Amino acid sequence: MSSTNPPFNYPPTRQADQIDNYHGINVADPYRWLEDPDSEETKTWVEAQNNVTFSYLAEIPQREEIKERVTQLWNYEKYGIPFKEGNRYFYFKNNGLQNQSVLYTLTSLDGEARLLIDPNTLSEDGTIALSGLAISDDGNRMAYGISTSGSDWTEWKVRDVETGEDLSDYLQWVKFSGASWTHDHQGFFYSRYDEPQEATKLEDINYYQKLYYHKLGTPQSEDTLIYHRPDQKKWMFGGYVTEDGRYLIISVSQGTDPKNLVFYKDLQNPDSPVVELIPEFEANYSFIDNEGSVFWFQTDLDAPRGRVIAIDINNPGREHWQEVILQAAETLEGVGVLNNQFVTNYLKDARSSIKIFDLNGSFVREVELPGIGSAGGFGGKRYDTETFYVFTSFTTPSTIYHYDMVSGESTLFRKPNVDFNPDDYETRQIFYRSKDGTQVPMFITCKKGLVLDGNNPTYLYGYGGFNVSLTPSFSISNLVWMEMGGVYAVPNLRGGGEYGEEWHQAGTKLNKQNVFDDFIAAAEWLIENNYTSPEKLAISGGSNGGLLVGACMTQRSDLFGAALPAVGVMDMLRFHKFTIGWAWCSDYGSPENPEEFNALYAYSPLHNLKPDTAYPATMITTADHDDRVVPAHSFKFAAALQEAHRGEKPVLIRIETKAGHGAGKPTTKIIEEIADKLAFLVRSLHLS
Ligand code: X99
Repeated sequence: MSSTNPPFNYPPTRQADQIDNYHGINVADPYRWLEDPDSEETKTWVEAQNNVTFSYLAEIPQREEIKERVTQLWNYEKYGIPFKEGNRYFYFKNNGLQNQSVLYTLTSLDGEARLLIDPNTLSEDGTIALSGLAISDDGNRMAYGISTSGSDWTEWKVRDVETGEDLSDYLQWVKFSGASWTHDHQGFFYSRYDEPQEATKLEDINYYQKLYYHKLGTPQSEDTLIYHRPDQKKWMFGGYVTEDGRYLIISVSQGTDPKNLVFYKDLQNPDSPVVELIPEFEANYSFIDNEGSVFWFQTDLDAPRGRVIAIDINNPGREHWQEVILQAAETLEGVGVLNNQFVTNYLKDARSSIKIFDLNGSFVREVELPGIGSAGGFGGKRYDTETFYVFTSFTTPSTIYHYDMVSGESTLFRKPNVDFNPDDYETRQIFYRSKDGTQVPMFITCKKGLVLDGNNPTYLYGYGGFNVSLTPSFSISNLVWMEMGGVYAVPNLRGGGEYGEEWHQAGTKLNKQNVFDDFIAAAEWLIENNYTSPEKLAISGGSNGGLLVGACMTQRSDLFGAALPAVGVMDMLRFHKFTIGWAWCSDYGSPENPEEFNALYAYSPLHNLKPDTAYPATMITTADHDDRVVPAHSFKFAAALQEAHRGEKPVLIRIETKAGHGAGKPTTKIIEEIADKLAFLVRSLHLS
């Protein structure tokens, strides 16, 4: 039972006789008991695994030095994008190594900023994070969500912006929700679940979300239930008050499926009904703004790369819908209205392009970006003539620009000062052929003058799912990797959103294997083109990307020297039974459907480890409060991997405490984890 591969003495993991029958096939699940995170046996196992892992890491001589370099580089002022409500500006700032960023407010851009909330004061160790923020449109009140130890559960409070004092309001059991104020500033809409069982709140399935209105000064028990559907356990509600204050827009989604419904309620009349404007799940509709009764939506209806349409709610028949901005060759990622114009964010081969159109959809101009990379922001109100955006690339730390909508001029607002020379590095984008011939783009960043001798340590990172696009961004971790001579490669796998909904769908359900084929083909391309060799190649990914790494290392154990599956979905037969896991059937399909079960069983990392196989050096990472992807996935995969693995290479699991899926993680923990991963790679890939 216990694998004793010298020099590793992995803790023995008890195997139980759990067998389940899926559509006539018996599947063993010997480590089922690890699904209970609170049992003494699991706690003992976690401690024993962490002992092995941290003892191993402690003996890597470069670990401290790497941690020092990461800390040194990390220590620069980081500004968030400023935004405006009423007569006030707001922005987040981190002075360098603060565990959590601090929210400031000011009344004029060159005035003096006043601290509004410092989450670092909420806990000693930085594990309480600000996870939601909604400011009333007069800029005087702020509803804010706080999360503890990385959990998705949030508590909401309200602060008076002028005095900096909290009011009495206190909301619980909020999850997967923002908040949106009514324009009388007396309260806000938000979504919550029924109170869970305290002991199992990090594992229990989340169904039956409800949309509420909270009135300031009243207890949560008196909140008004605006909408719920006892007949639809999967429906989730996003309430949004239009900028004119007139309507409540209710977006109804079923978890991560991009298709949604749109309802609305006229807020001028308290007894108004909820009107079903889009009553079928047929496409994605995201509300942009309205001009009286004309509502603009970004949609992928008959346009997988996105377009903008107008629906007059007084004449909502489909034959009256107007097309405003046509589908383009690029993928539409987001739309806002500023200066009475549409500001659109497109992706062209995973690089940002920002275009401005008038309200009739006529092209006005393109925003000249400072380079090839990712741009975001462009927030603001209908008639604002100024806005801010952030630009980043693999070699450009997030830089904030002020943009004048009238002149079309960008001016630098905040440029971070990171202790490195971007000119020492270069990024190229190549296109490679995947197994079925599909062309897939890949960004490769490394030191200039890198010798293609097939021997460079290479970090291949991917995600490949949920319509999520991987666009260029700066990271201290990657910089330290490249300083050590490493290559950093990011392919834009199918399943992502880079080329629209078709690209997404091509990596889902019965097509999910395409994602793994794309990742494997990226590795093969890097080897064939003499960047690296299997012994020097590490694969990494988190969440759905942890699944990617898990699946690829089981399918091609020969192709990689090291694997870092982080907070991954590893048990594809039981993912739907915990927290929000059911929602991912939109990408994965369901184990309860026989055809989809076959596809899942064929690649599920937990079920595809082969006995007596030499797997890559592996460090699985997860955290005790991950209630997005429960740590049981990683626990069971680690136990099964240690059982199946033969050879000298370590197969470890690192379990972070008082942390979750990633959001809200304090800087101290982020830096330790980066140092541990890089040290693990230095050792496993034999960097000098
Ligand atoms: C989610 O599971 C998102 C969960 N989620 C909602 C929210 O469904 O955070 C939702 C509705 C309304 C507001 C906020 C939320 N996601 C996001 C997937 C990937 C994602 C996830 O976390 F789609 F990008 N996964 C973990 C997928 C597999 C592993």
